[in-house]
Amino acid sequence: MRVDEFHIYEYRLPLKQPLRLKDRSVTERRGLLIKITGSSGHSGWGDVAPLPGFSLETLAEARTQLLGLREAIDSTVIHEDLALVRREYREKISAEELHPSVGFGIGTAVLNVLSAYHGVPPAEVIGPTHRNQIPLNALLGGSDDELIEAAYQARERGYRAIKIKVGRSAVAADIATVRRLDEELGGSVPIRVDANQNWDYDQALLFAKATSRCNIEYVEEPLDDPYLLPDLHDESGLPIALDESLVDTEPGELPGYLSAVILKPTVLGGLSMAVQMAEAASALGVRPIVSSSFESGVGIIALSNLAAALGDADIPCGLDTLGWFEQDVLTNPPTVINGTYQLEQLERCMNTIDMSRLTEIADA
Ligand code: OSB
Ligand code: MG
Repeated sequence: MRVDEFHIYEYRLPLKQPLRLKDRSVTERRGLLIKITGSSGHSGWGDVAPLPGFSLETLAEARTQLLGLREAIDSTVIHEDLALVRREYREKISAEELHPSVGFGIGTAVLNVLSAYHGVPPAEVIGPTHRNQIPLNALLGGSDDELIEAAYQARERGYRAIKIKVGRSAVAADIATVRRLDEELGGSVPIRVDANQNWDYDQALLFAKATSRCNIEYVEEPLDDPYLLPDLHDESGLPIALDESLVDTEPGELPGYLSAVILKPTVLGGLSMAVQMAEAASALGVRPIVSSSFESGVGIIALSNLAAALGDADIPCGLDTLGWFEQDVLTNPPTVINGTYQLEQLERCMNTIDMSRLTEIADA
């Protein structure tokens, strides 16, 4: 199969409340959708949405690269043989010269073309076995009282894990929050904590010691200096997950003391990179957690299919971010059912792209 058509569209999606991203805050999510049509007539969509504060490239840079690729990608060959495509995902589709978000978007669009062509879910194009339900962690915030209330609701609604952000106020306050949350829940729901590299060694150590009896599944990026993570783990036994610092890590260099790796294909460079990282992690007994970078529904559906193909059935993913959006590029965005996305529903949602929310980018 060849690529017959390649379209690029812009979107701007209002958020329900401002989203805090490192040093800035955004009120709308901007990105690009691409649509690839193969010579078989089957089409696939991809989402290219660098995340300010986390992606190295800007949206303008991603857009410029895509415009350049529009020429190159025309009449490119897409392998139809699934085994070949799988190998190609690992080697070629997220080529290193591409901006990570562009690699993710193009890989996804091709994945969706093949999924339509073969009449199988995208998850089945990525790997031979997949799960049909993708469990999610609930991403919670607010005052302590609001947090407790939200945690009870999340548990009620079937979420298998709860994630909270720390490191934005004093460590003592974070410790009190986590202890109270754990006590209220009676340890019944694993807590995922994300420090976003906000702590120095002593702060992290204090937190680790004071919460050692809590049901903490892991702490993402506890240290401002990731170089000291192995020492922190040795000294405190704190379960640690890498997120931000994964960008600088080769799959073959993953340390075995980790509890988990947070895989964000938009930041890491695409599906293929995420698959390699997940396989390297699993081989070490480190849990791969497929996670969102606040992509639109198109991106979240691709990530959910990736999670379905990679996952151990019971690993919750960090993909519950569509609730932040006032509007999506899909008229029917995926809904959370009993704390999970359902693969079947995702396929139906994918067919509800709302063209009125997209602006096509014409030739320069
Ligand atoms: O810090 O983990 C983060 C999304 C974008 C950028 C950074 C992060 C996130 C998430 C994803 O928290 C949602 C989740 O992990 O549940
Ligand atoms: Mg994180």
